[in-house]
Amino acid sequence: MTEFFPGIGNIPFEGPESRNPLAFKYYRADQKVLGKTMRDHLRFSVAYWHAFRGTGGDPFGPGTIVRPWEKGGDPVEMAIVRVRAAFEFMRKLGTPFYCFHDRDIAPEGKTLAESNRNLDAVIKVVKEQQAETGIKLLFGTANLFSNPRYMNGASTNPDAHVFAFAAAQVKKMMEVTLELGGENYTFWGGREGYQTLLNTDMRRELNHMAKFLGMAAAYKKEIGYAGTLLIEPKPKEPTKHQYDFDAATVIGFLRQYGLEREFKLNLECNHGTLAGHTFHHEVELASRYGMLGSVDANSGDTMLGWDTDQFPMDVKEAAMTMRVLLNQGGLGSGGFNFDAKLRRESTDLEDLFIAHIGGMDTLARGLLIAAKIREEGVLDSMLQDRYSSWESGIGVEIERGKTDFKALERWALAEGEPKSLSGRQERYENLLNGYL
Ligand code: XUL
Ligand code: CO
Repeated sequence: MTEFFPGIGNIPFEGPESRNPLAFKYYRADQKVLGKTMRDHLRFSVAYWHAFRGTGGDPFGPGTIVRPWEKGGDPVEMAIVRVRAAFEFMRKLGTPFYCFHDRDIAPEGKTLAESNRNLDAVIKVVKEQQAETGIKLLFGTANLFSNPRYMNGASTNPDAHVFAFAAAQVKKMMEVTLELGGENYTFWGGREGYQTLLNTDMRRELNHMAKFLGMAAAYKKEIGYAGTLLIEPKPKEPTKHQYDFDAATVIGFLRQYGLEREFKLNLECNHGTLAGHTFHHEVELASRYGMLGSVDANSGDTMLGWDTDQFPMDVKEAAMTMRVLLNQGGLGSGGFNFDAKLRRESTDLEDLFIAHIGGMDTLARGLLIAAKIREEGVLDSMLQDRYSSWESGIGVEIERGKTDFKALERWALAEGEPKSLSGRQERYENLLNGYL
């Protein structure tokens, strides 16, 4: 059997003092945190498209990252070799999950039928590899954005022919996800958006997108797929305006079309920041509305206005995300998928391990901090205290809908001016910094 990563064994846990780049400093899969192993809290996943199809190419130049197994030849055979490399990587890294798009795991053929055959041939090997390693599919998804046929969108394309083609592609990929036991199926709105409103019937396109998603939800039931359907918001790129702008927009859209019970959200950090939010805002909002399903873990660059898809390295942000996660009692069938790519200049084979180790350690560290914050309860009791006026008297009456404007006017006239309530932001920030 070919070894694709010779010289690299299973990544060990060596603790925070270790300076070994190929060891975990914080992520210890079996360590229990608040009664659950880190493995089960974090449910880490490798994104096939970045880890095994990313070459470091950018608009100014071709790829810089050359993998020794990428020898060309028959594209289906090459795809199968790549699958073996990917499973060796994930086994050594110790990630329990991975995700892929139909077109990054198997080559697109000249016709839809040929593409489906290619996918079936590769999936046969994927299935064997899953059984051999125990590594599972976090989510399957269809690439409805690379092929030029999708240049004006997929379900929001002005041409109904393209809509039908996209539906056929998703149908197949949902079947593949079911066959592989994929725990979720994700819709990222690739080119579902517009470049100019001058050529766009926005309401009609949104109606079409809802039709498409409704058909997917119906097909899920028809084939008995029990996984979660996820929508991944993003505000811009590749189109100027993406319809799935952010968590709030997608929740509003789903409710508008009566689809809110069929989907949850897969939130990506860099997409949230492109929308002008912190990632904490995005996960908090979705979680509070019961819509947080999964996370595409990465980060952007505060100095750059595009989707840089860097590995998550910010411990403070990880702690805030993990706090939301603990508050909602875990991600259910979701996980933390590293939708993150190596920098174009990171060309060593071991960089792929080191990047994922860094991301896993950052999130594990965030988890440990969030657990400590939760156990000590200081932050939670400060928060509870801030809203204490809602626990009795007039607050309870308002929340229970037992009062009205006239009664509140009487109350305000009798009680006079409210006392100043300090926001204590610096105190909260100091407290958080104390845990880092
Ligand atoms: C694009 C993006 C996608 C989705 C899956 O920005 O995040 O890779 O995660 O299609
Ligand atoms: Co993503």
